[in-house]
Amino acid sequence: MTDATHRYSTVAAQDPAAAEALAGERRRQRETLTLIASENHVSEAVLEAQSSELANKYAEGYPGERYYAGCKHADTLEQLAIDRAHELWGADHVNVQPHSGTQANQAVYLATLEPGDQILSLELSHGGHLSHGHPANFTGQRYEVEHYHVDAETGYIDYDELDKKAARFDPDMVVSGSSAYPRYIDYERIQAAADAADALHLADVAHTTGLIAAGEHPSPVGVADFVTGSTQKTIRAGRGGIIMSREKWADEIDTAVFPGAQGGPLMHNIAGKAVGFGEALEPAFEEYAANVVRNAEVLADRFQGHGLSLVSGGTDKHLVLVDLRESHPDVTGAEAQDALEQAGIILNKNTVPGETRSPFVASGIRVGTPALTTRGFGPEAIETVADAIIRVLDSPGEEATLEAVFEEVRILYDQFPIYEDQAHPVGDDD
Ligand code: DSN
Repeated sequence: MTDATHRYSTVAAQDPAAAEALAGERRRQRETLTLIASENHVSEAVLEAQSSELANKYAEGYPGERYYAGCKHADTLEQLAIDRAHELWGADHVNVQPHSGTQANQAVYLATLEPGDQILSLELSHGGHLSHGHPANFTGQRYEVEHYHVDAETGYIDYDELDKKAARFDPDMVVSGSSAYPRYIDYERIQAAADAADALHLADVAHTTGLIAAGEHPSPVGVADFVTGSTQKTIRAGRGGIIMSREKWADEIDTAVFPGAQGGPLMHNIAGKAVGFGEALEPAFEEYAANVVRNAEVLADRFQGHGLSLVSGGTDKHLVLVDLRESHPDVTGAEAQDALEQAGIILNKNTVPGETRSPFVASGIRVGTPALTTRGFGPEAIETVADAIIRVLDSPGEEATLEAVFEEVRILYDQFPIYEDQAHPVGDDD
């Protein structure tokens, strides 16, 4: 029996075209190495919850106060997700309904800011995020935005610049958090700058939710007014968002999420969050998170040993940001991404501080360890992956190199299957 018929037999019988793509993606994930820092592999239990009959249910409102009938089990699942989130992160108030991290941020802005209000945040090319005020995002169009940066020499956030900008720009909201910043964030320092400017502080921990829950990264909970995150990254609870806040903001946040920014919550994803948060409360999750960081350190050491330049010179968390301009001036991030994909290694091009190329081309690559760590990769296997990446960067246009690297990737993906029923090579189903 092929993997496709095993997993998607009902779809295959009814809709071969859709089944082929579903099976193809399942196989692609198994037969490549995912190093996209924002991706992970959820457990079979989370997948099952996400594909449950909760996909059929409308449940506008909150547990115990829904607008529709028939919400008994939706209530149970949402309350489980909330209670477990309280246990994981210790926030006063939790809302698990945002469809994504960006929707979580949208709800916080909606709850607290008026159009034209001022946001101070980390610039995107210095590690920030679109929803922190980029001109292409609603935040850049609706609010006045000023950015702080990383220091050109050290690659660490320039907190002195942040202090000065907070004093001069008089923001209503200071946003901390990042999508491509490899170092700890000093939330107390940013809170002090926000306090001095009489501004609110939103800490977007999308990438580090799991590391924070496991004590591998400082927590902004209890420091910042609002903490937002996505649930599919290091916390491994399937796609979605979450908002945590001080109790005094509870009603504003809940109203901003629904009916302010969203309609019916995606109850199947909330079921996934409940199950994934439950897994993260198990002792094994702490070990997983520690291994994610250790593997990123191994990657960083190996890269630097081969002369690659890393923004900030290393990492404190789950990702490294390679600036290719010094070591490989003729290889763009886009070329590196494409060549690596041909060799079975999936990561993303990334802009780097001081970027001169377009974001579609970029001068860096972002390399993250959450997904490979879920597959069981340890330091030795990670060193093999680092060496493979370097070989591709050295010869991105050389077919023979890409094929040789893919042979090494094949050994690794067979050694570390994602799901139990993929432990043996699957049939030719795509
Ligand atoms: N797209 C996500 C990332 O890759 O970091 C953030 O939203």
